Amino acid sequence: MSGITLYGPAEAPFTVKVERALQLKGVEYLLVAPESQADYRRWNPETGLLPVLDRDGERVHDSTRILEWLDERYPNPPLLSSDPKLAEAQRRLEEWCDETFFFYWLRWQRVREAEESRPPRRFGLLAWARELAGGKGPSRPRRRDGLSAEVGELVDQLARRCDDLIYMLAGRDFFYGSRPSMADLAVYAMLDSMRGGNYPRGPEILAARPELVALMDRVEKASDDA
Ligand SMILES: N[C@@H](CCC(=O)N[C@@H](CS)C(=O)NCC(=O)O)C(=O)O
Repeated sequence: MSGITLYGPAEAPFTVKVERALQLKGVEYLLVAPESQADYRRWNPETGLLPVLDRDGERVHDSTRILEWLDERYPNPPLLSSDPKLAEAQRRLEEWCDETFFFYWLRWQRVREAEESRPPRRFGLLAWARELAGGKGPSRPRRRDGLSAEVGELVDQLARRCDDLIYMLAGRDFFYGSRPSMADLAVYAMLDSMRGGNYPRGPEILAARPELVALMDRVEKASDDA
């Protein structure tokens, strides 16, 4: 046994990213999920954020740092290209992916809360006339696809970021290389979260982009077979 315990919420992309790295490297580990908010602070007194990896009492937090730590101790297969320029591109993409999709996820939480706190839409001519008389347009106008302006904007931006990923993949099997790197693991984890319904229209956006579905399959195959 490696003596590794990974503390983190099972479905969170940052945890999924680290789990796939461990699987890719064939390192055994035990996943322990938090049961309360207190667990976050207890397992990571420094920032209160998970995941945290523990190996025989040595603790590392932050998924990116954990991947680097793993790459030093379990170098095969490496999570970065041996070409420094490509490795830098992979690092930058990993960071970009984490920050960008996490930002959209936070925005989605805010939009969802705001939508839920609004009064339900009133229907009928009288309601329409009242709203106009009050100087306001009808509440919550919908786009053709049935989404509100805010959610629609978010969905459009998510779709564009997915197109950016396809552009960066440029027809290769993995980002900037022929085997999975930390960039692929970060992208995989965020797409997995989209597929799991954690982003508005996430499953549909993904299903419309077979290049990304195929990338996910390759990452799964590489890590499941390791
Ligand atoms: N940059 C960190 C982000 C970790 C993070 O945001 N973790 C979330 C779970 S997905 C968390 O612990 N949230 C608890 C909180 O915000 O209190 C990483 O890559 O590990």
